[in-house]
Amino acid sequence: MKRSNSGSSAGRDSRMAIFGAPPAFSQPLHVGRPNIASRERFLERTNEMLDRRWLSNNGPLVQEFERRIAGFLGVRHCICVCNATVGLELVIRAADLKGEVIVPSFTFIATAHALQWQEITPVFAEMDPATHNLDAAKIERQITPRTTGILATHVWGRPCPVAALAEIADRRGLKLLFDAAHAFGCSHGGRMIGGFGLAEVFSFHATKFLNSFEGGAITTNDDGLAGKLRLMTNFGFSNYDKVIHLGTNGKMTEVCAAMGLTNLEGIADLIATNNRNYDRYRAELQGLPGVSVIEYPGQEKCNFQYIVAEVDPSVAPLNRDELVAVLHAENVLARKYFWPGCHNMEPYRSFHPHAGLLLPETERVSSRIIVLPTGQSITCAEIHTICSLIGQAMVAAPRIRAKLNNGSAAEASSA
Ligand code: T4K
Repeated sequence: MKRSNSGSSAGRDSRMAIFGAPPAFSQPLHVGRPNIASRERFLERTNEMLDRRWLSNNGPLVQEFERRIAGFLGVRHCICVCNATVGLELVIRAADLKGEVIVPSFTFIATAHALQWQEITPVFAEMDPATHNLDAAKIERQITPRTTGILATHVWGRPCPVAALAEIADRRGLKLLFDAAHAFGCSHGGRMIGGFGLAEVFSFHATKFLNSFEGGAITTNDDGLAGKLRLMTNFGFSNYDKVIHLGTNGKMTEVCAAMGLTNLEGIADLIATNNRNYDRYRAELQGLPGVSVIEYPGQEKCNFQYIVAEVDPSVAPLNRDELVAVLHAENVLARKYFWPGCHNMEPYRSFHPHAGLLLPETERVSSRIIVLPTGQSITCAEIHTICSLIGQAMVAAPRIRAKLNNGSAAEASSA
């Protein structure tokens, strides 16, 4: 749907949902609707699975998924797990992290929770506003005698400063792990993400561009760590009746692997769709004052799974929160990832109420980020409408602000 920009400002406004008009979309448009590469192939695999009556516990589909991931990423080991959060918990324990671990605050809460769940203190470090990843230069001031590791997230799939983090980790005797939940199919320095640090953890949650319903994978080139992780994922069983290690139930099911394998076969198309959507958003939002879609490193492989824009309130007529309110009224369920930063969420906020003093960039950037719908289920026409709505909202900014500040639409438009 495209709304006309002609007519009086009051007339134009009356066609916006924030002023009471019907929303531009009758159904909600989500940021991360699940992609499904080939329904037929998935159902075929699922039927074979039902015939086999082998549904979990390292079945043939999980084994095949692990082999294919390891080959795709060029790593020695891949251990599939039930989700990335459990994957992070497992790898944190297998790597023997304790005490304090440096993490970004600008990440999904699971990165921090996976540590705190095991009574390890996440120490929130500052981001580089140019990349939204950890700023390596600001980490050392937070390393203490209790620090045992760095757990860095490749935010939006853009690679962390891997070499700088590895240098610090080596020099200070710390283990280096990566939360690669966003970064499947992305590269750094021409090498696929998955083989950096001691281990990396991917998410295949339903909302990730490559999903296995729920699921995740731990990848590593360390044979010892991989062996330990395999045991820990399955209660520590080495054989029937024989438990040789502490463990939990982190297993991926066969039906999840069927979905993951099917989507992995279609990964080129999924990325091409994301790339097309990204290019279209960039083209349509270009030139809109104060709204900039983040860039991905051109020389690297990229999955383009997030459409992330920064709204600079000193330039854009509306701030991020006002824009999100306008879009939600139109049924465009834009998100504010990862506002307000993990350090501002519980229990961390209560534990360390002043953590924000060291995180001014995290607080500034997280108040500006808006994430827009993409994936297979968004059409170019819908992207065009979303971008038109954003442009229209900026033009109507004073009246929208008045409306959001409890002024009535009528008062606002007659002002
Ligand atoms: N580390 C990082 C850096 C992460 O970003 C994540 C997860 C993790 C670790 C942990 O990975 P997992 O343990 O989940 O494997 C979503 C996802 O649930 C979460 O996986 C993801 N990051 C995060 C960035 O986004 P929410 O709570 O913001 O959104 P959610 O799951 O309610 O879904 C978003 C929208 O998608 C919904 O509004 C509706 C739509 N949707 C969702 C599902 C599940 C569908 O249309 N169909 C669906 O099946 O966390």
